[in-house]
Amino acid sequence: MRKSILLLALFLSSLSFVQAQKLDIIPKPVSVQQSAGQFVFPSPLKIVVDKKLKNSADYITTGISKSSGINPIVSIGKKHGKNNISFLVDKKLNLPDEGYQLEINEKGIFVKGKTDKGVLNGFQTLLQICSAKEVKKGAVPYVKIEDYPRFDWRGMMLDCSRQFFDKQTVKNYIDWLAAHKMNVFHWHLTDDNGWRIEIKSLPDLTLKGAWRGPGEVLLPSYGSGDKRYGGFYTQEDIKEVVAYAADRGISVMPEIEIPGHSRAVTASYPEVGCAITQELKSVQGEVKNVWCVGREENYDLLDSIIREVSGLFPFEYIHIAGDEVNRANWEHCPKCQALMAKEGFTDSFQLQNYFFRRVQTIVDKYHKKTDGWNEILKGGEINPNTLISAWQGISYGIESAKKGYKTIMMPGQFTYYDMAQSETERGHRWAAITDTKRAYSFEPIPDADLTPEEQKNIIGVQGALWSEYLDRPARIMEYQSYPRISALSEIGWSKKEDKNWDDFYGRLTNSHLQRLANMGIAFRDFPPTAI
Ligand code: TNX
Repeated sequence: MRKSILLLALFLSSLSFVQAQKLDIIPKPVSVQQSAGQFVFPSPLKIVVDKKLKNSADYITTGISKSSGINPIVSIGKKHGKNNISFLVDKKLNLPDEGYQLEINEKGIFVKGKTDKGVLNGFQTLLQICSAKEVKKGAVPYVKIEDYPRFDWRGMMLDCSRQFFDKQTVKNYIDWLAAHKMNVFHWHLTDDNGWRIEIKSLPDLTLKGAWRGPGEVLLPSYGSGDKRYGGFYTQEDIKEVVAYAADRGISVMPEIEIPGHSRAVTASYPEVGCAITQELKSVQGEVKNVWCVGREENYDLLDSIIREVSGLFPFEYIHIAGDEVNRANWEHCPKCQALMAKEGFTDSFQLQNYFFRRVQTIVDKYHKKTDGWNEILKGGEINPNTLISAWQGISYGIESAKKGYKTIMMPGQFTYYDMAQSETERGHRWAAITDTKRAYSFEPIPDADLTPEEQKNIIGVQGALWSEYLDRPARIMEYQSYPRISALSEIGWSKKEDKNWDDFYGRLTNSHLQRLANMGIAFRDFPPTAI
């Protein structure tokens, strides 16, 4: 009897030895139970992919092949065969929509999700297990994981106007987000310094507005020097990127900057701006960069733009910006003043609100909802279904949630990765110096006096990478993004009580930085090498 107890104890301790194998998953899953044993990838390796995920089958197969070293045989179906890896949707799973179960045992690898996005999240975890430092290639330890996100919206914005990133670079960026279980790519497609999306009914937006430098309508800026600089995405490019992202579980939200940040528009179609003689500058020092709110034809132009954009992006939201508008343009413009008098407005915020309400009618007409920067809360009511991207600070997000709007928390002080990462590094400084530790410290639902109902309005988190300072080889874009986005992914996904910097840092440095390197990302290392 004693002997058998001893044996049992020995056996159990061997189990706990197995449990010590670190999987280093980022973002940290809700629950992980490891047990003794490992699944050795057989050859031939068979994988089964649910019909609902058939568009993602290539993506899944490539990932499995890279991480196991074996080229799998794929079949589309519902049944897990012997020694298979199966990726199946199971609507009956008792988990949130994006949740998944991942089980590795002697019968194979089972990835189940309530939805296709859930399955893809489980797939990412599997890839991370394969690439954990302590896991040898060709075999994976037995484990049972149950996991789901804290927030529905886990986004990242990339500014493709100040610098133009080509289609392949954007696709890579999307791949890296998918690897972190992020689910929204906010595509900043227009700004003062370049209009990047083809609008067929307004060809000059890209014929002229996508280029800057000698002989072009836009002045050289942000590192374009005395060369012609620019580029844009054709509508075919956009469709390709949207489909690419969808196969990876990512929705793409377009942003069309209005009514400010619009120098590329007024340079292409000067009549869109206010007819004024003064040189009024925006925060970034741009002139003539505001749409005239009093020019009725402008709403027809906006209708054309929003119609074409709606047709290209299946996502429910279009971002219509609204940040940093120099309203002094409207104060000097006869048409805007006439509108103001006609409507009985007493300040220019009301004009701004008038503009957004008109635009929202157009967005409604194309069956979309609007997202906007937090400034659009000023000057009057907007549609109750408007989503607010709160960028100026946590208090702006709280205000928005309190007013009842669905809100994305993206305070520049924590989630703007164009900010420098230390005193000596390159980047903006206006919001903060934000290294990975500070980025990780961000809590999207602060202990403010928000009721549980109000807290529910904070539907997610997002990071932003503005590109004024990314005027060097692509690697600076990567250097600014990672590993801060790895930190963001955990803020958006993992439970608040599971957040712990030392633990995250351990997983990051033990395995995850190597994963980033394997993806080809020129991330910022610890300690950093400043560029
Ligand atoms: C503010 S955030 C901006 C951008 C700049 C950024 C630089 C926001 C809605 N507007 O136009 O690129 O700061 O950090």
